[in-house]
Amino acid sequence: MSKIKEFNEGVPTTPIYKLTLIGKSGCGKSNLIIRYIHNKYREAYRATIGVDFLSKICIINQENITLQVWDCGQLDIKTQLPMYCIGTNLLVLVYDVNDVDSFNYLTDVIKHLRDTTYRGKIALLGNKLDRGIRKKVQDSDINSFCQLNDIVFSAQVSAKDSIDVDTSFDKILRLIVKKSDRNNSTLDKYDENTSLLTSKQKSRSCCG
Ligand SMILES: Nc1nc2c(ncn2[C@@H]2O[C@H](COP(=O)(O)OP(=O)(O)OP(=O)(O)O)[C@@H](O)[C@H]2O)c(=O)[nH]1
Ligand SMILES: [Mg+2]
Repeated sequence: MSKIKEFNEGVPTTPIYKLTLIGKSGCGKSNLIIRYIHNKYREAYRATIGVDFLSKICIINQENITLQVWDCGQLDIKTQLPMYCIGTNLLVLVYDVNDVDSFNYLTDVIKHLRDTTYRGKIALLGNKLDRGIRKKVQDSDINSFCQLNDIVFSAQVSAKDSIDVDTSFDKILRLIVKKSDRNNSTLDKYDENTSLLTSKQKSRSCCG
């Protein structure tokens, strides 16, 4: 189960981690993050215009963090995407497991980002696994892509059927939330055993 808590004003500042989601139009980026954050699914296609921004307090490694997700719609690879990657802690590249073009598109994306603003960690999520019987992107191509591009995490998921979405994002966050960050945050101003959430806020948590 995902370890997410509702974002509430008034909760003391926690370390902020920025994830940026990039992938071809229609591969399911928005639905993946809607599934992870709200446990919902949007069947009707509504293209993201520009960038959607979502923020939540999460518990990762038993620590509160503020997750910021930048869900990039169709932006120009050369001019716009590099700009939105500035300050990103981890880039999540998304493709549709049934759409080879959506996978190949990521090679262009990585090239331009690596050449410009982004040197950090990259994860890869193949979405729409529920339609996997028609899966077109080959495992061998995925493995080569991961090796070539130093991908730190790769999984195939389904936003629709909620297959491995929570576990994947939790694992991705664990890759960037380091114990040492605690020392640089306002968390160290609080007793380790002091909960930052009121009991009312705790009861709204969708997870343990
Ligand atoms: N079968 C299936 N369809 C999905 C899944 N995820 C998303 N879709 C569908 O694919 C379409 C596009 O989903 P979005 O999440 O809007 O895709 P996006 O990548 O955000 O698209 P842009 O905002 O245009 O970049 C919608 O009709 C979704 O219902 C999935 O896991 N399985
Ligand atoms: Mg979208």
